[in-house]
Amino acid sequence: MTGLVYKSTGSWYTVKSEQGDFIECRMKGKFRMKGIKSTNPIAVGDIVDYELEETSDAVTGTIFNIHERKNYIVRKSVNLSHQMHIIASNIDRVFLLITINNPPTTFNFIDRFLVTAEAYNIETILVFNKIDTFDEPTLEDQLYMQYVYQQIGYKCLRVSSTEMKGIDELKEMMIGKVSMFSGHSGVGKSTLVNAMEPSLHLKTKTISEASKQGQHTTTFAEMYDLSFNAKIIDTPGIKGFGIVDMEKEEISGYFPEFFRLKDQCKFNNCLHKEEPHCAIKAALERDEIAWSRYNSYLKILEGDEENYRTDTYDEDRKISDETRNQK
Ligand SMILES: Nc1nc2c(ncn2[C@@H]2O[C@H](COP(=O)(O)OP(=O)(O)OP(=O)(O)O)[C@@H](O)[C@H]2O)c(=O)[nH]1
Ligand SMILES: [Mg+2]
Ligand SMILES: [Zn+2]
Repeated sequence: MTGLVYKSTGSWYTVKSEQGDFIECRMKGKFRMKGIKSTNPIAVGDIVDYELEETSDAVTGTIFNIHERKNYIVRKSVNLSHQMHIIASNIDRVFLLITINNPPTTFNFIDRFLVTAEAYNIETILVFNKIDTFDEPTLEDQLYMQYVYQQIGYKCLRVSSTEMKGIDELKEMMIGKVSMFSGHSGVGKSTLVNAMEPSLHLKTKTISEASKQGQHTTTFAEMYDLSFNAKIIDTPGIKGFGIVDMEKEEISGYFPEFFRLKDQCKFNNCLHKEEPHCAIKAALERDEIAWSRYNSYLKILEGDEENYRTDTYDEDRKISDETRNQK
């Protein structure tokens, strides 16, 4: 039998059968997917083959095969730096939820996320949430951030999950698709799912006053069927976003605005650092590429892990202010 994985808790997987029943399944023995080394062999969104096992008091399943994944989104596993964690697979669209300061989302974090999504060929839409809370400076920061990403070609939405603003436009983009919500803890992913489908009553929690960070309320990725012919995967908040091993030369290919200019660099193996006649550096000087993007690029190139800290955010804000002042 074939089904779709809706939830994974590590040892048990909730699979929806083609008939629409939910079956709790385990994985057969120690089989591993070929190719990728991940801490979780089966992820939400996987299509699996399973057989039923009936005992006197329950019907469970045993998964013995995973169908080839159309795509998947991964992050480096926190503890095992060479292993990956598959957040979800077979996704049509990712909506990256961003809040400006409650909790703060940095340019660097967004760029790391986008690079990974570009590498795995998954369309990402930026959703600025909590617009109802903005004061004048926050609004300016948000509009600037949106400007940076719209210039590159990323679609941006502005929503308030608590005041139901922008929800219809978002729904429209989800019809007939499997979407995933991602972003830091506390940005309002589960609240947004509830806004679209109040009957789900997903657990949400206020962010900590002291640290201005979310409290990791959602602990497992889970898929939900929505009443307007859409599927959504709500995920736990992510902290740092380690980029999965990439060749240095490959990285700028995942910055679309760099990629468009690459051919104009003098050297075809240009890393856009100190090389002469670099089209990316020239565009940067002309303010056609945002400094925040270039800084993220350099950080990824250097391979340092992003640690999600508020001081990184201040650094990024400074960069955005500097960039703005140059205009
Ligand atoms: N004012 C306002 N508050 C919001 C909005 N969206 C979410 N919140 C609040 O933000 C807090 C965190 O929301 P959650 O939905 O739990 O956040 P999450 O992204 O699911 O967090 P994790 O599950 O920890 O990853 C809650 O107190 C929500 O009520 C919004 O648009 N406006
Ligand atoms: Mg949540
Ligand atoms: Zn160059």
